[in-house]
Amino acid sequence: MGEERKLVGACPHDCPDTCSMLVTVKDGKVTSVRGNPEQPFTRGRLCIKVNNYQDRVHSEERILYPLRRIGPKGAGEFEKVSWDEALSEIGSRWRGLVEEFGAQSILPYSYLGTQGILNGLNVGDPFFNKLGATIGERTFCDSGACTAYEMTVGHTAAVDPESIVHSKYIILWACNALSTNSHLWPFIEKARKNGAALVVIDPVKTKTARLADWHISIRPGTDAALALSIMNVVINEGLVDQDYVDRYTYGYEELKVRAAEYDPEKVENITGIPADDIRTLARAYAQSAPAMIRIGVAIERHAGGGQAVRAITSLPALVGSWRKPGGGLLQLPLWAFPVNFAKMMRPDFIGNDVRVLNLWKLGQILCDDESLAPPIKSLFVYNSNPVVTTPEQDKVIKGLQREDLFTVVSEQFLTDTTLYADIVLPATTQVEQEDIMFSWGHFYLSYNNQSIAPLGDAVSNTELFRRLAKTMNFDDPFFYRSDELMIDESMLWDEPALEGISLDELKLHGFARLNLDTADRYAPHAEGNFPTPSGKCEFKTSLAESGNFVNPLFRQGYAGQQSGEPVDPLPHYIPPRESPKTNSSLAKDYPLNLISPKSHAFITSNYGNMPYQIHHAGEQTVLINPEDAGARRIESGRAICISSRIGEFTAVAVVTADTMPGLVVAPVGYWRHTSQGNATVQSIMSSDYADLGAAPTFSDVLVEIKAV
Ligand SMILES: Nc1nc2c(c(=O)[nH]1)N[C@H]1C(S)=C(S)[C@@H](COP(=O)(O)OP(=O)(O)OC[C@H]3O[C@@H](n4cnc5c(=O)[nH]c(N)nc54)[C@H](O)[C@@H]3O)O[C@H]1N2
Ligand SMILES: Nc1nc2c(c(=O)[nH]1)N[C@H]1C(S)=C(S)[C@@H](COP(=O)(O)OP(=O)(O)OC[C@H]3O[C@@H](n4cnc5c(=O)[nH]c(N)nc54)[C@H](O)[C@@H]3O)O[C@H]1N2
Ligand code: SF4
Ligand SMILES: [Mo]
Repeated sequence: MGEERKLVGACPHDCPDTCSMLVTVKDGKVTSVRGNPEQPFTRGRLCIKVNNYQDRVHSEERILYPLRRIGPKGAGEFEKVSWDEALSEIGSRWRGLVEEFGAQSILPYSYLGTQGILNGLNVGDPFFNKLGATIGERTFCDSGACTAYEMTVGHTAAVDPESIVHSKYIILWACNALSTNSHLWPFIEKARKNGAALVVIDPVKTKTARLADWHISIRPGTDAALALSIMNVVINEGLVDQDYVDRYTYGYEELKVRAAEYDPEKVENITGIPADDIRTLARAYAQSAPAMIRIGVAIERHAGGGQAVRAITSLPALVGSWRKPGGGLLQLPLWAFPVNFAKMMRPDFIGNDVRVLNLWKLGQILCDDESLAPPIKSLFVYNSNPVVTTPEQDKVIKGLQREDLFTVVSEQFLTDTTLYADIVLPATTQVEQEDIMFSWGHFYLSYNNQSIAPLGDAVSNTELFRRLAKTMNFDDPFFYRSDELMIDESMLWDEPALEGISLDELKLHGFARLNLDTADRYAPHAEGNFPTPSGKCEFKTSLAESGNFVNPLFRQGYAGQQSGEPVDPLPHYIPPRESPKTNSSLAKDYPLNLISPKSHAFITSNYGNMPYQIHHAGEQTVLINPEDAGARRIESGRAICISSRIGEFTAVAVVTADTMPGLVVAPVGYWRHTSQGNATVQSIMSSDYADLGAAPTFSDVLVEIKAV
């Protein structure tokens, strides 16, 4: 028997917490994964998704060898092949397509299966940029919000999440922190011990809402009206921090006029929140300094989600809460990490006239869009599971069934997407690969050791793209850099934020705090200093002309061709596109609103196939209020069909007053081929964008429900 070893790692998932973990290895196998108690933010605890990661790593369902399809698309019938065979088939198919249709007939599809700087978001960008493939625009997450920040405070504005302990008033606005950012919770609790009040603004009585001092239940998609009404009260009652506004903001006079349109009585009618509650909230927020708003990604998934973020982001400057640690707005502190993104993406490899296609439209791209010249003839999926995370599921499936489409998927498991692949390539898990990680929920840079050798013939994404480069005969040595060299080049080590951090130390401890002021002192916007054109918080944005800005990070580094009409330069309320109040004709057939948040036990669709997590999550469920259930004779446990103008799926009803009358809650993450009716919530979703940043509208959907 070999000796037991403990190595330090980091959780790979697309989660703000990026936990530091300790991996125990014996005889080449991972025997346990635990939180690293030394990391000050994640403090030795892993969540329900990851605390049995060894079972994911050593699952019998892992794909460990390249596979070639032998049955019909979708049937999941494959034969084992060697890497050489798989690569030579990919090479010859792609060379043929490039010759016949041009390289733009190839479309990469990827996101954040892992968040590692090496193996994550940008790992394939240099390859596809060089190949000249179509650019896949990945506005999957926070693109609408990033656009709104860009227009208001600059997207790199940040506060230290740990500084929330100094807050006196904390608003979790569309954020189910106990499920989606659970390591922030102890910091919130500490602030509460010191007298802070916790308010949760959410249409659902979530785990998090239940533990708050005040849960404000709001109609979905109406948050902009609430934020503007808070401004209305703050301005009318003389609670503005006039000194801060005079020095560090732009457009206050115009904002005043705009906010005057949103008196609490009118907004009660929009949001369902009593006018007096809006007044109480506005007063407490303005008078309990420092106040912190932690905004969830969920807010952007509505027709007017971008402007809602604009309105909310304007609040801290109005009351001067950026002045002190513990105040301001907590979004993605990811930009504090000096990642060498240009080196990771190589936008300089992008040729002239390369088109950009938004990946939310995958179904249409593969099925309907006859204007595409050339059409998409090959799809390469890695770090993503589009069948269950992209809208218009039926259309996506129909597209994936096209006999003339050559689909390659790099995966750890036979996901719903992988079932349609012509070639499947086996991918390593985090313990089988080395990586360096930023975080979007704290200021610690993390390092992940490779703890065990890759299982079977699985390869890391970095190795995958080295092999593809060789297959396509790329001669630039850039494509053949070792992981070690890539880690060296992944960060801008000379930036002040990395001063004093050595790679050797980082490798030893697994984490290092960025060289920024400590949480009790970090207040970068105490005196404005916003990364906007005016250097101020722009209530009235000077970027209105550029409309729907999409961060080049989400487009393989491509910064040109920004789409979109100019937008109203002042924050405003755009009603939901689909709600009984705003779309009565659609509501005749589909009278219920649906929102689709995250699952507690899955991380988007990861773990939707793992017994321990399924045991916790149960079958695909939807929450429905007793009033709506009663009217349809539906009881808890009953199978129900949820239909929209786009499609339908089956789920088990959970009848509960946690959701308000008229609102159905359908979490994302369940797998299609293991769900009743062979469909998930994605089948009822349209691919319509929200107002900013080509964000999705997963929570702006009208549905009807009936028992099956
Ligand atoms: N357990 C778990 N954790 C995760 C993930 C996961 O899948 N599972 N995913 C990770 C990823 S990729 C992301 S982007 C983040 C997302 O993190 P969050 O944004 O916190 O996630 P959601 O669960 O989508 O939404 C949070 C809350 O917003 C509420 N909500 C929906 N619509 C509205 C609205 O119009 N107004 C208001 N005020 N509230 C609304 C929902 O009811 C929900 O409780 O979580 C990350 N962490
Ligand atoms: N209805 C609804 N839809 C949503 C959302 C919602 O809230 N509601 N949220 C949206 C959001 S916020 C997000 S971020 C997206 C997420 O969309 P996706 O990124 O497509 O979702 P994941 O389920 O995380 O899929 C990642 C896949 O990558 C694989 N993977 C993990 N590690 C590796 C690796 O190292 N190499 C390779 N090759 N593969 C790996 C995993 O096995 C997994 O199948 O979904 C969006 N879709
Ligand atoms: S998913 Fe998030 S909370 Fe869970 S272990 Fe990973 S980083 Fe930590
Ligand atoms: Mo996300």
